[in-house]
Amino acid sequence: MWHWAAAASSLVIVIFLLVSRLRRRHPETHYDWGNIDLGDLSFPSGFLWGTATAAHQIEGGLTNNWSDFEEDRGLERSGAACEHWTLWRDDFQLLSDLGVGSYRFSVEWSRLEPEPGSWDEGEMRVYSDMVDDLVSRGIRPMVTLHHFSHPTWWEERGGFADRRNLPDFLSYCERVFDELSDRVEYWCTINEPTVFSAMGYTLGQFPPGKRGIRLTMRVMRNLMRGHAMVYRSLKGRRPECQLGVAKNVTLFDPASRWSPVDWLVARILEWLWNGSWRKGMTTGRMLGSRIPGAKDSLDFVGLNYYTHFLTGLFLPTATKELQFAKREHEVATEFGYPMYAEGFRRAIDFVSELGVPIEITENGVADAEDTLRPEHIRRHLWVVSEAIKEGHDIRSYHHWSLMDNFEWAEGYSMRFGLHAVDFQTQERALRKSGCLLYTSDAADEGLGVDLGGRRII
Ligand code: GCO
Repeated sequence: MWHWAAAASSLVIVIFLLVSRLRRRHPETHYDWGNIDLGDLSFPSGFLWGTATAAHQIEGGLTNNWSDFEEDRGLERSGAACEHWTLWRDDFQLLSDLGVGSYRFSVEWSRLEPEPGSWDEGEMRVYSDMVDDLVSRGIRPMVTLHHFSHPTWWEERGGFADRRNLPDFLSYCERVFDELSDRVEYWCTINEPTVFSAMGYTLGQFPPGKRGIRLTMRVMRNLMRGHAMVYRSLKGRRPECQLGVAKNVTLFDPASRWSPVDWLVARILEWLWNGSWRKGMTTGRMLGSRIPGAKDSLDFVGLNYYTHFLTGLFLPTATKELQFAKREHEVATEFGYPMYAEGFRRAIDFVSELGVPIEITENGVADAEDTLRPEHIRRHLWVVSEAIKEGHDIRSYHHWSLMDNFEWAEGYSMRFGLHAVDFQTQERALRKSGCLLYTSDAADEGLGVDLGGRRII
């Protein structure tokens, strides 16, 4: 009997030592924000301020994998969205009014190739006109080639779940690149590959609404294969162009920092969501497979940062069941997950290991009443400024988003815009905290910090 007691005691000691080691190696930083001067900001000359959007979320009138899924699942329809496809010139004036120097947007494959091999030159010309307009305004265009949406015919072939479909994706990317790369230098091949695969193939909340870990891992590998193919081809076509991936880095922290189970779930999700992707980019091997061309296939890394998830034994099987938890002192955003600006620095440190420049391609908060956004922007910009001071090569910050838009499975309930949108009238109204870069009026609101002639929140 006593030997069982001895064995149990030994096991407890081993687990305690393991958890103690994890606690030391993976600290969950929290700052005393009340004692930080958020006005103590500095950014290098040439640092670019911008905003980001995505075609399916703003253009309107699209028929693709997402519009099909919205109908199949009875979700709120994206429908007219922000009618950006007709209002884009007015929207680009909003960019100029904000004084941004960079604008990240995606092109919509289903517009350009509604049927296999059938290319719509008229729609392509509109994107070309958009690029010309941005350049004429002195705004750097950054184009995302795949931001969650693609043609119905490609989805019906299996999309990224079948590697035999990757040549379709490659030829689409090459066609767009050949049309725009004389004026567009910066490209994101794929937006948030982990979100796309986890939401579409594990949680089933994005198209095609599947649920399977092995299937998810296959999609993750194919997304990296697709990126690598596109990177190698486009780099060969115009070597001076800069290509990257807009990588969502969500952090996973154990709900209880003494629970071995919570730690186990946190480390597994951290590996699946972040570690396996970075390993693929640095070694060319991901989730047990060799990914040809993936090693060193980034000229920059796009970082999309929002929050951390607190993990426990319960593995969420659907967003609706995903109960966003927070630390007692943390403030929840309207999306449900907490504002956790400290995690931004952890995410920056993580992608810095790739050894390439960082472009912040998304950061923002769902906040219809604009009550949390000023503090959210101040804290996150302070974190970026501190990271730059400590040597991180961060080139830009793109706030998500220019205006309220279609928030995927959440429809229009989440308001991320620097501009509020009345979807009945399509009126855009600059939110008080939306004066990310401004020259005058927001100063009257007591917001903002003067950065040598340019004022930011
Ligand atoms: C994503 C996408 C954006 C979202 C934004 C707010 O992360 O899902 O890149 O399309 O709208 O992040 O959730």
